[in-house]
Amino acid sequence: MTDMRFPEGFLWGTATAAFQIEGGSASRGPSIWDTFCATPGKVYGGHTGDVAADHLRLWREDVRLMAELGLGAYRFSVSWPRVLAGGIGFYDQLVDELLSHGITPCVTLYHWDLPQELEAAGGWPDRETAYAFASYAAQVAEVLGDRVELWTTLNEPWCSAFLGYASGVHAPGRTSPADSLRAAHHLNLAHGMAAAALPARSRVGIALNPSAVRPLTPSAADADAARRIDALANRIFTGPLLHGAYPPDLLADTAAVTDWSFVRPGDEALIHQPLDFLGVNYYTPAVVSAAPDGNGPRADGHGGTAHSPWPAADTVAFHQPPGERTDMGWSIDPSGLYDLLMRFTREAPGLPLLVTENGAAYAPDVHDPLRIAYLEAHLATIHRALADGAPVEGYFLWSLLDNFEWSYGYSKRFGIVHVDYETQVRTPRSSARWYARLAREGAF
Ligand code: IFM
Repeated sequence: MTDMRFPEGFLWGTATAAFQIEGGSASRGPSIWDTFCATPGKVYGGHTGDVAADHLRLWREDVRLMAELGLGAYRFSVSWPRVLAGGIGFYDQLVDELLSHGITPCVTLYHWDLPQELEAAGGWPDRETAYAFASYAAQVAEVLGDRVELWTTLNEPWCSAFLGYASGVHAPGRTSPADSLRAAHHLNLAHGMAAAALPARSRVGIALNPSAVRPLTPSAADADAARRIDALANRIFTGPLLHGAYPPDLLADTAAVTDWSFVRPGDEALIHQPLDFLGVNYYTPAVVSAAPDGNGPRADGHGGTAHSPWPAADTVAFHQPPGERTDMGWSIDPSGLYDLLMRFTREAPGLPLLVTENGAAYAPDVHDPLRIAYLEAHLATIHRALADGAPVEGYFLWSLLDNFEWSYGYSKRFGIVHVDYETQVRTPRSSARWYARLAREGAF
């Protein structure tokens, strides 16, 4: 045991998402991910979310497992298509079950599974989707709001906007830079409207996947490449969320793609709702340089594609840092998490922070020392950020269970609990035992 002691009351949880674990696709309408999975060549092995980790059937067992591991919190997402199909009762029961085991629920309203009918009507590039999301949020709050205190509106809106509508490696697989920027704005708007619709007793946040962007060299050109990616990855969200305005350099950089006329008067103020915490999802940093020929490599960790997820940034190249990587090919560098936590501590003084996702994919083995090493390194960095004044209140490990890893299907395993997809038997890995001990003792 070292002196890595975390504050009293620090939340120790895990995170999952509906489409990635639930299965039960017959009892809800289709989402954009069902359609994407059914499109040949989009998802590894033609895998689907039809059964996933069968959590819709095995949820009581999964909650019992969390309780046995002594985990104090659980972040899960509500499936919008399931709610539209009248299935909100599932989440109602899940919340009761969690509370009966003393586990704090943290509800994510949107983790990428847009109802297909809303995509058919225009999807996130269409303003109407934000209004639809606000009424869905109010509907969920009406049922769960008396017991759920912690809410994240959206999970990683960068992925929804740019992987979904620019590079097309995520559902719905569109490849329009202009639409991706419209989508980003309407996701921001959806956050603001939903936050305003949640009960006053709620603690409301958003889970971003901010990028720890680093210039490859100290040159002015590389610094400018980093600034450009910082605008597209981070400030496009934190600008309106934390400061009530889009950053002028973002608008200038993307002027050839869009005139931003879809931002209506009052929108930025609406997005700028009081936040009770900021959720930070972190896996790996990004290293960038200028690519003056406009044709830089795109080793940005977001899937190979002919289309870039970065609108108007084809003069930026992404580089794979040296050193160890996880099974996703993502380089392991916890200092990016430290930098982000300290950045938000400076940028939004007093705003509590939650690490809403962090974890690693490794081989299926139940003995997983590499995952433990990854977790230890990242938790040590959080400990350092706490010591340096970052108001971090909790940690949600991604993920409780092996699950559907989007375009990688079931080929990547992030769980601290192994899932045998043939039998649906759950087996806690060594990392689950390690994490259970940390949750129990508050130190490692
Ligand atoms: O599995 C995803 C999750 O859905 C969103 N954040 C990153 C995880 C690992 O890629």
